[in-house]
Amino acid sequence: MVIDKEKLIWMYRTMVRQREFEDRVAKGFAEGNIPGFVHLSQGQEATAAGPMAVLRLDDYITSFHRGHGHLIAKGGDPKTMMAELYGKATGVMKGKGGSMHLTDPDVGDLGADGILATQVLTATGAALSAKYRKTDQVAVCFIGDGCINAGSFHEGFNIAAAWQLPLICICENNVWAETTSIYDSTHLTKLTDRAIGYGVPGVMVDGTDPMAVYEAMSAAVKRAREGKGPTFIEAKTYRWRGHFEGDSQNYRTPEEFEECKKKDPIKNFGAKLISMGLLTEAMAGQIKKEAAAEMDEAVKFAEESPFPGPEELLTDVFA
Ligand SMILES: Cc1ncc(C[n+]2csc(CCOP(=O)(O)OP(=O)(O)O)c2C)c(N)n1
Repeated sequence: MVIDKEKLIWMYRTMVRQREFEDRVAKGFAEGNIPGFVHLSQGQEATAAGPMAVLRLDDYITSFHRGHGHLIAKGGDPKTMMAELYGKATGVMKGKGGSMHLTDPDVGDLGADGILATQVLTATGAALSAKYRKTDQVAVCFIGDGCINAGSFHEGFNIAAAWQLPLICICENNVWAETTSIYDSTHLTKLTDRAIGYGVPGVMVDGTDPMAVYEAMSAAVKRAREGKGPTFIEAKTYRWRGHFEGDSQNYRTPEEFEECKKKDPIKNFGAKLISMGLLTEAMAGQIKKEAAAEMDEAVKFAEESPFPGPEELLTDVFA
């Protein structure tokens, strides 16, 4: 598949921006400036950048606890995202949601949720809405491999298939669901076999290669926009950091970790673009410099922003 040069560079830049953002979140958390839990996505950048290069701004996504990269790629503002993580009033959710609940409907992100697989239900609802309103929008739910045995996954995906809704499920299979290997929680070796049970296409891709993810996503989005129903994409990837910041990671071996780090999506994609004559070392350096400056600015904005006042305690609260 031929992908426009602009899109390829956009994916590369987006992945670098995601990495720079996450590296700063790790630092901010270690310094005690970010409250609660954070789950970082270094190593998984391609599973967000590839699909988002296919989507339009008015398409929907839902995300989960490891979702910073999804929102950055969908067009979220790193400043208000970082402020949200810091719990500040200038955050994209006024500092009330934090890392696990990043939501920005202005760019089509209907929300992240820390409760596994509920993302499938929200996206199924959005897909139903698009079909009902006769738009050609699609809804994409990002999930981890730890979601595929949860009831919400089956309920959402089943109805999306039954009603042929424009839903695309991207399962970021990074092997580990917290401390549990996917090979201990299912007998399947290909998660795409799950799709067979719903009568929908299941496509497995190298989730560290944004071009492969882009290609699978292009076919899925075309199907969905044409009213041909859902697709399940298994993107094989790996997370570099612990399940959460502070995780001892004693469930995986250093050898496994080192092996997977060889599949650095940014390094490998950068090398590929250079070999294709679309990127130079100097351009890559400039992209990194710009992303670093953007994310430093986001941290500064978060640090200098005020916390919400006590008068905010009962606003945006529903009963
Ligand atoms: C319904 C539900 N059950 C259990 C949990 C606890 N929990 C939080 S994250 C997690 C593992 C998630 O793994 P995965 O879906 O593979 O995503 P990853 O963290 O690897 O990106 C678990 C079991 C939860 N949040 N929600």
